[in-house]
Amino acid sequence: MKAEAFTSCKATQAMIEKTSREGVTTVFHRVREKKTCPFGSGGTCCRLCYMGPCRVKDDGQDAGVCGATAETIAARNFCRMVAAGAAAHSDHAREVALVLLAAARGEAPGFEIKDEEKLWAVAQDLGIDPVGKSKNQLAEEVALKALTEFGQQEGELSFVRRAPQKRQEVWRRLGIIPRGIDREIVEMLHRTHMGVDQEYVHLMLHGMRTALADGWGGSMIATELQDILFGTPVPIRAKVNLGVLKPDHVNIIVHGHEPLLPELILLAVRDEELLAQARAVGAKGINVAGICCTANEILMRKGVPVAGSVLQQELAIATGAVEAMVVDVQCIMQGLGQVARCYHTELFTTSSRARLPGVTHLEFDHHRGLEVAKEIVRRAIARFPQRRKVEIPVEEMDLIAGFSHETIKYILGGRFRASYRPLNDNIINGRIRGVAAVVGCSNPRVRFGDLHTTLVRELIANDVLVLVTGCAAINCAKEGLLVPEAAEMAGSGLREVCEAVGMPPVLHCGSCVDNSRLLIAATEIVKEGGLGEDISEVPLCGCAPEWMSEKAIAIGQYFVASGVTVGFGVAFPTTGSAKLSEFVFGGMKDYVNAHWFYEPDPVAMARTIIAHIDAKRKALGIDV
Ligand code: NFS
Ligand code: SF4
Repeated sequence: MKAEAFTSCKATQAMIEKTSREGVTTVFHRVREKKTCPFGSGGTCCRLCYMGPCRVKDDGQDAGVCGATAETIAARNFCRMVAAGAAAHSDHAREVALVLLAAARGEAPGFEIKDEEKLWAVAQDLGIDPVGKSKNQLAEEVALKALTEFGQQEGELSFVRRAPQKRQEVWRRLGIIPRGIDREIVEMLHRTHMGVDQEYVHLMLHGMRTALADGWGGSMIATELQDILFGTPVPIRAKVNLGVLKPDHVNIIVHGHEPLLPELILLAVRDEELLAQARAVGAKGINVAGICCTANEILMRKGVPVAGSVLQQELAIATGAVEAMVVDVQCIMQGLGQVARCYHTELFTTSSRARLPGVTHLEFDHHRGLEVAKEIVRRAIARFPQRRKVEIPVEEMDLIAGFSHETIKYILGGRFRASYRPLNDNIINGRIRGVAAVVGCSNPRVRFGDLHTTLVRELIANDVLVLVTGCAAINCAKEGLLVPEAAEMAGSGLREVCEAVGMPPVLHCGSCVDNSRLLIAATEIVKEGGLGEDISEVPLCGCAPEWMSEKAIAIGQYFVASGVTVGFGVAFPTTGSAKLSEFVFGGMKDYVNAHWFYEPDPVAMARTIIAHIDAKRKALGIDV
């Protein structure tokens, strides 16, 4: 098997080859065996009832047994993806809110309120008066209010009021302001049940409302409450790629999405008694590294090294140097269990919501989280002497992360007059042509990581400031795009700005729930003035060239509904219906002033993004 065909990442290639040699099956081996189905891929396979399943041709004649047409089926499927993605982000947020509540009440040892400034700001945005309240009293009120946002039946989600006025009016006119997070998701599932909502535009409008309940609801709550608990990120240096695993240390990988248990594991590995135990088995120390968005969370706040992105999870174990891998929810491949059994790694599922067959389950309960963390570390140490077949790739790269929207304000505006003014001015004077968000997953059906880096190199060379999150951020980091020196690859205008403040041309803004930070950053740009009155007027574009998850669709949909045009690569789940595709790729503009586009080629995607940015500049009269 030719590992180079999958990616140019040398560490990944080496581990694909190692697993092939050792007869271990990974995502890269399985993807070759699985052909995609054109009906499923284009969105026109319906299995919502058992008069079917029905695979429907888009010829104006064909329909499912119930009479459902291609566009109805594709819209229902698309909207269900939005609902599932929104549910994932929001259920993560719910867990964080429950931990914040317990921490405020002193019932979650190891957790405390770290960022009081953020606590005050969030309290005010939730309509709570912080004055005269103790830290814990206020945190309790914030947690309780956040929890009501899930079950609320009427009215509007609180954070919607953070959006630019003009955008709120767009949503109100369309009747798509989310009432309650759970309500919109449940209604989306109801509407897409057999025989309910069968008008595709009507479905897609509720799809937008559900997505907004994620972006300005669930995801935003997750980000904000995590900042309160663990601190708002500031720029921090760290390392990335499989080379961060240490040959002479006990290696523990934290993988998944919730930073709750990982934060406690970071506490536990500083425990003197456990360190002594590690030394007693011949290790020099204990090394913690992350995968996926858990990695991004603890990287942003603690500078913990990142072992890799989603497609490297099995490969990390295949190094033979990982004593324990701890997973919680989302993007965890079932294949991990099989790979772990081929090495000495103990794999732990830790969320009450997720188990893998044949895998140790040690449940994270925030009332006794620190004990669970210590137990995991202890068991990892016990595995250290069982290592065999160790081969750690040498590749590792420096990066800077930690660009919360607050940080962007400071770094560009200066500590004494933190504001978005300098960023806006640099966009207006043309040094920065515009801003692109490059986010989302990796997908073994395309060259892993290469689409992200090809696209990003093209964008910065054309003076587009790039904001990255999720696995896209990890992949760009691995190629050295997240260090100040990368400014050398930027166009002269962007380079000048980056060099003046010492920042990279590609800013790591966090995990996938942290895409909510980008909504706030876009809003701050609008509020600063000079670049229009709505997010849709700013020279801004979003994309996920290697996407795969339903969460990515939810994110894309909330960006579009918020006025940001978004491009996806790989394949697009509406292409089986011409009508629905016309709507998402064009018609949506009439509703929200933004739309989706599909472009599998990264260079062509960069051109589309730049053209989009230029059109926005022209409309603002800042065409230079
Ligand atoms: Ni986002 Fe982050 Fe990665 Fe995709 Fe999965 S880890 S939540 S879904 S694969 S970017
Ligand atoms: Fe077929 Fe209609 Fe049932 Fe879908 S809902 S499976 S199109 S009969």
